[in-house]
Amino acid sequence: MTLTTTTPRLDAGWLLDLLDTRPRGHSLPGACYSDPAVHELDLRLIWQRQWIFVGSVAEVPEEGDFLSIDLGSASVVVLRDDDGRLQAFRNVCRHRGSRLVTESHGCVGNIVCGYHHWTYATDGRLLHAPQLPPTAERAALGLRTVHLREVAGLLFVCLAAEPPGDIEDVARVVAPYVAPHALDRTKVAAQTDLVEHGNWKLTMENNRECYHCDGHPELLCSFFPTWGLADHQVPERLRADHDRYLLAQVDLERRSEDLGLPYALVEDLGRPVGFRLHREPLDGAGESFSPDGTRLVGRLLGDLPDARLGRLGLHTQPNAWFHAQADHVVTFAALPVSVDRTLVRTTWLVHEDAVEGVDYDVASLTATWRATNEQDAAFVALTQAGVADPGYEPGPYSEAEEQVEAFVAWYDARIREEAAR
Ligand code: 3BY
Ligand code: FES
Repeated sequence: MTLTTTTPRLDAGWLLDLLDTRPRGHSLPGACYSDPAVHELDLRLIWQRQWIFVGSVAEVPEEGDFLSIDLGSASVVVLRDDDGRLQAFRNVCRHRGSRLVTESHGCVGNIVCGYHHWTYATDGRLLHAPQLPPTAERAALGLRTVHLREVAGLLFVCLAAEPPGDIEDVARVVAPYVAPHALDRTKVAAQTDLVEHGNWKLTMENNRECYHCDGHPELLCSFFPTWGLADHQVPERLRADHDRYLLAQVDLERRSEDLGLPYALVEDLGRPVGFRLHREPLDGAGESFSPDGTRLVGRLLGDLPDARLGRLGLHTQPNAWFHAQADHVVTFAALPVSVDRTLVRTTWLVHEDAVEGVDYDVASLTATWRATNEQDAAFVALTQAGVADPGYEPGPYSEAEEQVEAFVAWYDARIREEAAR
């Protein structure tokens, strides 16, 4: 008998064969959402190779502040060093591998491993390792760095040795849209972690369409349900909403031009750092995600003089979506926990000088998206149960699900590209 001491490399060929069975415009085969072997490949080919949104600068404002994030079994710490620079490291001790930080957020003077107390500076250098022989190369035992890219205050990490290079092109397009919301002058007003009972791709697919938005009564007070539809695709029952949207869009474009804010739709969802960006109106007063569309925060972001700026909607592949209003920004990161569990971290950012209880009330600020997230989690859980059922067959997307197809096509393309490396 031969004993194998190493794990065989995961072979992606069978996943490519499975993806080949998907006709364009149809949902993925059930195994893509429920088979642990697909999940392993997703972790290796997507989560450990692509740029992943992990949070914003408001989560790490001061020297020593960190956030940590788990991408499957790989954990990353994003830390602001003593010189105020942001760095990202593997959350793994260079001695015998213990996890270093276990909290999602915190503040440290140095990073001290809880096991044998190896101590790292906030820039990752090994400062102290008790009883390590003088011959040991301490300089080579700093924390392993991870690629980190800030885009107008939004933080992306990439675990690949050579990350997809197009982040620079995307940053050039995205930054001028986000910059007026001045994320570097915001603070976290609230953050929720919701574990959805579904595969991460179901979480993302659900986010990429408003076909199900009847299920979001609170959101529909301010969010136009014709999101993502071309004029000719708008169904009769949504015609009145769409006419209101078109009028409001004209008004929003004029306001944006007055302030020099970019607003045009830019969509390039197929590239490695796929994204979609658009400043769009909100319904009612057009200011924020409240029941009547009026602002939820008295103090506006940055130097914005006008509250009626709708929402800047940004989607990034594979794991994030954002809504930036004049009064607050909401960021959403979807992160894989297991093959059928996905963490959705939602963060509400307000002006750093906004005062809770005076300028905003956390319950009101967060009400719409807390309700919407719970509703989405229920849709995702039901879908996970269905796609794991032997009775499931992939079904056709409607005209309202072009962004879902774009997401699935992105996934398909990345798996093929990365498997070929
Ligand atoms: O949050 C979003 O951007 C998406 C768009 C449509 C449905 N969902 C609300
Ligand atoms: Fe970290 Fe030993 S594993 S000090």
